[in-house]
Amino acid sequence: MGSAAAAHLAARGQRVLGLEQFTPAHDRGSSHGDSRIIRQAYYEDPAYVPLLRRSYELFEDLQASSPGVLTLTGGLMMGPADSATVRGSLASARAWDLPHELLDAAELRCRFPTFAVEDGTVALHEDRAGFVRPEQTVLEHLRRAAAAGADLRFGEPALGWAADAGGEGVTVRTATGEHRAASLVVSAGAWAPRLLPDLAPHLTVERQLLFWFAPDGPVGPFREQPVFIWENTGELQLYGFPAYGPDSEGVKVAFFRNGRPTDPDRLDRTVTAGEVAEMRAHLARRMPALAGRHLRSVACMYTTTPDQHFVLSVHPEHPQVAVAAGFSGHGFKFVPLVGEVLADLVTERATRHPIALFDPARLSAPVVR
Ligand code: PYC
Repeated sequence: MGSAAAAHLAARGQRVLGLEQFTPAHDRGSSHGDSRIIRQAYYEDPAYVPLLRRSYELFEDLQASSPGVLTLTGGLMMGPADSATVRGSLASARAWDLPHELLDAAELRCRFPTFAVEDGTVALHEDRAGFVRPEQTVLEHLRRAAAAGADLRFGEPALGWAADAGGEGVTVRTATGEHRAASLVVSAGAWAPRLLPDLAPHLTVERQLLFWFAPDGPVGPFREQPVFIWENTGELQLYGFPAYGPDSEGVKVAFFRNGRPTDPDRLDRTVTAGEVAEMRAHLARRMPALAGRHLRSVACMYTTTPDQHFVLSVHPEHPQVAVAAGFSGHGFKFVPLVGEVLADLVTERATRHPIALFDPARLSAPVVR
């Protein structure tokens, strides 16, 4: 999100200082692991769809100078007909007139034989779903930001900030000194609770795992499968990708939300044999040909809000500060759009994009029963 904001601001002719505590496109936060799903029939809420449309446009623009950053494979949102995954994606597709098909269990078995679907399982299929490459996305935004004159500093953690009274000016304190600027974008991922203390009670940083398995039999059917999110009653949501890349035998799969709270500075990056066994047992039931050789696993983090919607807004007390946080494990597909919105918020203090769902005021509002 920060690299995209830097690129959009620099492209508008703003003087940009970008501060990152690690290296470019590092693997210590929430933006690594080769692939992220992109999809439009968004089961989480139809309000995401116009934002996704813009994000697709911006990914297509990135693709022009960074080929392979976006790959459309089609996507399946699978589960019982009354599951949130199926009902919600259908609601978004209908509300926004998105091209889609609804497939029953027999059609799924015939067209997508890698999935062992039970009777009663249905899926929304959309052609325009696929995956984006997170590290490549970050690097391309950094390249564009630097080419447009941004001063990007790595290995310089931001420790705190203070806004001047009157809505103009900020000071950022880092491990090596202080910086003054007219405005500030805070986009700190899993470190957001440290830099945004008012938001901290509403954010939970969670450890999440990504797995790559090699199929027991031919990899061909796994090259043909679309990206998918699969909800089954009483089970964790499983999601995954096709096998891709000329040398890849592996298929990436993960549980959507199986995280335990973590301190971002103490993330346990060791994936245990028990954690691999849990995924293998799930695959044996749902994607039996994939429950073969475990190739590798990686840990990353989600920063989750109670309603799993983002925080994206002008700071409630400091109009010169824009905040992006709490992407709750489903934010990466929005990266270029969030960069554009953040650039709007610190230059115009407003945006044409519909972001009311992400207002932080909702998090502390009394619950209406
Ligand atoms: O947003 O599509 C998504 C997603 C699936 C699993 C994690 N994020």
